[in-house]
Amino acid sequence: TPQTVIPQPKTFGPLGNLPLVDTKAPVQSLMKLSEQQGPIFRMDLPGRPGNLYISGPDLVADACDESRFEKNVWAPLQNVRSFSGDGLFTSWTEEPNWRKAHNILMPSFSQRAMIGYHDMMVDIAMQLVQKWARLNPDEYVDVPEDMTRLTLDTIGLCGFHYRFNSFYREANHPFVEAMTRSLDESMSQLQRLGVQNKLMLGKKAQMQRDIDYMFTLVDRIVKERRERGDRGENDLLNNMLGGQDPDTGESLSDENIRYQIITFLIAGHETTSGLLSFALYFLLHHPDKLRKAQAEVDGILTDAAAPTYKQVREMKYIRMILSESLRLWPTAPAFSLRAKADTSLAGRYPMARGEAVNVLIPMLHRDTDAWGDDVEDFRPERFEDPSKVPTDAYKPFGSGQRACIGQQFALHEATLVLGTLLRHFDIVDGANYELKIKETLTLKPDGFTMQVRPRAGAPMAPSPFAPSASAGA
Ligand code: HEM
Ligand code: LEH
Repeated sequence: TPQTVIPQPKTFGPLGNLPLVDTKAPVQSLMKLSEQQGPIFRMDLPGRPGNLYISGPDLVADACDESRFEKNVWAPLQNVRSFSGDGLFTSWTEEPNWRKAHNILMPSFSQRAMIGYHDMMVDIAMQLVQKWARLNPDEYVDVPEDMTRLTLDTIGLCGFHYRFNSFYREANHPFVEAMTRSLDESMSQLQRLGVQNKLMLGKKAQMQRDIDYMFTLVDRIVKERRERGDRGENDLLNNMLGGQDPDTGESLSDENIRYQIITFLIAGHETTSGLLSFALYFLLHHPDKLRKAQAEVDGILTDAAAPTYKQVREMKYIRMILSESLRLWPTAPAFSLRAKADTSLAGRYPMARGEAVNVLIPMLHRDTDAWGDDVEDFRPERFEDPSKVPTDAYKPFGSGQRACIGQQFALHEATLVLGTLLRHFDIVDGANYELKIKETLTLKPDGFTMQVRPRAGAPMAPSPFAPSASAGA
């Protein structure tokens, strides 16, 4: 069989390729390296030799063959495991709790299940609309901050009937502070040497305090629900507490429920808020697409009532905008797969059992053979005809049985919110914002602010205290 050498950029002695990586922006560094090195390249990092990054559709398609490859809980996820344990996102497929939780929780994330979450999503979306409607014309919206308030409050309410009430706070909820610091520290550890990590006792102690805080809050939510019993809430927590694995008849342990809740709080708020922020950024820079989107929502949301489930499903162009935003800036930018047995990748690269490849999704999504020469252009119309989407070159939600369980949740929420915002507001690039991407575990536009103007003729959601038109006076 033909073999091909795998390129590797220049090395720096014992540091290997580490100096080529911007510590604050590792994914963007890897994207630049991928432009120079091609669809597969090797990175040696201190204590972690031989990392392979791939972004060619043929290589990614082959690595997504589940008969030969499986999800790899790679270094970035290993570090997160200190607070998400064997929760769905950070467990190995062979750990018993992965399949158990997968079986129990799949129905709660089906498209049909979104009908049950819809009104709670609307509750939070309306808090954002009300906040923006009350701004003075000269004030700015910090987009990622408000989107984080929104997505955290949404998963809190739909997941656990817990209200973070982020729109009533200037600073982050302490849970968000603890979680953000822990995620930051998990990512920073990747780029320190082993000895450095051992010496940073302050960081280690802070992380332990943050983990203790997160566990305490989550355990309190579970305890309160157990004590007062199920009142028929249609939320994730009831499904976790009551659900049984059809394979084994077992239910989830308290420890595992704690890990799942933390997993959903991280997953539910980081990625979807980034998606909404990027989508607004792109619309600000593409007035023609913005007009098309507003024409769509004006045709669907024709009365003052909050959007219905069915109306959200009708917002096809809004969905296309979200798909195209996730193509250019997939907010969960990488996942990793390892060989289940000795094999060869795409018939060209020998892989030993256990050897891994990391998929660099933003570069996969910029493959010109798959997408055409205009890959850098924001063009939602690429997603008009689903049969023309090159699925091997589009993996924002991962692949196979370990793909994102929250995909329908994220897209229903994001479509509802983007559609509702565009119905009520015009958006203005008052600050001349230049895109700068902040990396945590996920990607977000850093410091993105804009202005909003209530649209003439928009049927503003009534304030609960305003006399309604029908009440008569
Ligand atoms: C897994 C992306 C929203 C929960 C994944 C994976 C990706 C991803 C790429 C696969 C990771 C891997 O292979 O290592 C996204 C994006 C989102 C999003 C781009 C939003 C735009 C959500 C939401 C939730 C969620 C809202 C929960 C409410 C999960 C879970 C897994 C997962 C639990 C692990 C599933 C398993 O392995 O069984 N997500 N996600 N995600 N996601 Fe998401
Ligand atoms: O590639 C990355 N780091 C490098 C290190 C660097 C020095 C080269 C590496 O090899 O470790 C950083 C990549 C981080 C990507 C993690 C993406 C996972 C995002 C998912 C988050 C939330 N979520 C969970 C479920 N649904 C959404």
